[in-house]
Amino acid sequence: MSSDRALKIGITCYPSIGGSGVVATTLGIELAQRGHEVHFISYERPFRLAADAARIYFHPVWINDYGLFKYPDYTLPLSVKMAEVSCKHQLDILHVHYAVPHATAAILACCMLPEDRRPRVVTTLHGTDTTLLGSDPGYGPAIRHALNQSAAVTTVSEFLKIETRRVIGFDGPIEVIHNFYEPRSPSRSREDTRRQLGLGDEVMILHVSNLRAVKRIHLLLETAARIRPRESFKLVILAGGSFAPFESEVRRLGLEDRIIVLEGVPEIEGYLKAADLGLITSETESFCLSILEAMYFACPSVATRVGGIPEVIQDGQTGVLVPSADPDHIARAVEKLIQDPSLRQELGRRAQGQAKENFSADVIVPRYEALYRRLFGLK
Ligand code: GMT
Repeated sequence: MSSDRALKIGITCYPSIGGSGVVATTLGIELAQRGHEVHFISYERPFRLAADAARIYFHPVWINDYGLFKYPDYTLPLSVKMAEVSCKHQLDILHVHYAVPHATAAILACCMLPEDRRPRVVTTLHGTDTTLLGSDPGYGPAIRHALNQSAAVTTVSEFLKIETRRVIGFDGPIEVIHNFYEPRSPSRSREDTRRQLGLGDEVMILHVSNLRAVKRIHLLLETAARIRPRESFKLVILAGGSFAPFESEVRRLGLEDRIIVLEGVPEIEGYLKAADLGLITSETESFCLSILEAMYFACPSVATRVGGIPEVIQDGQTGVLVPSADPDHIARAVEKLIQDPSLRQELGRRAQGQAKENFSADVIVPRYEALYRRLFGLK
């Protein structure tokens, strides 16, 4: 293989709203723009993948509904499809995002293929595949096996690399390749979005997440309830999941007029542009893509100092890290930024600079390309 030949790369990820799917989809789009042939293999077309992109193909995995199974199985049909696509399109690389079940399915797919048709499997760990499932006795040994069999393993932060060693006991090489983000141009102006949200002079605080337990939405709401003066802000929540379980909490805290919830928003860029401040109260995060997304729009975040977040935010420089899960402490940090627009703007300006310098496609995608080529002994 010549060192500059385009590669044929299979990508498997979760196709719905979620950080690992966003990163994997954007990576595929960027790789195709750089001349590689990219084959997405999943149960649904990734939601950010345009139907007409050049050099990008989508291979759906059909999931059966056989009555004899109490629980439908995805891993086996996925592995069969991976083997089929690898063989037919002579894939060089099968890059799987999130270990369960993607890495195990990829290893099984390779076992089904003759040796000269096997793609090199690259596994990227994103977060709870290590921190939650890695410590589950029902998953941990299968994840460790898949990592041992992968040609390369990457994590999205130094934190996650350390956790993968500690939790899964994997001692092979791990390359840290941070997440990246490529903003699409918002279709609406900042003013239009703020008008649509009914915002006046209030500071717009933005929270974007899938609302899972690890995001500590109760702490987010408790924090919002303690921000003074209460008329100084509105908290806009872009929810990648149902907000219904939290509605009674909003009423209990008397936050009905302070919170706007939008579920399943496909284009977040308009809101990122309209926002003044991000707020993340997670229990853990391997990276937290939504902080990076906000940074690109010069919007600094207040976040709990957990997991890999300190690799994304430089405390006091590009955002604010709060070392405790005390809602009063977090609210005080938010109030400071509400009251000081010039500090907010300065943090936002630096955050945007850092995002472009360290976490852009131009910086990160070549690192994946270099990794792929190294697996073939190429520079
Ligand atoms: O691991 C998860 O909970 C899901 C995953 C996802 O698909 O959104 O989130 C993880 O991967 C993101 C992309 O790499 C990271 O930005 C998130 O921090 C990470 N979540 C956790 O570590 C809890």
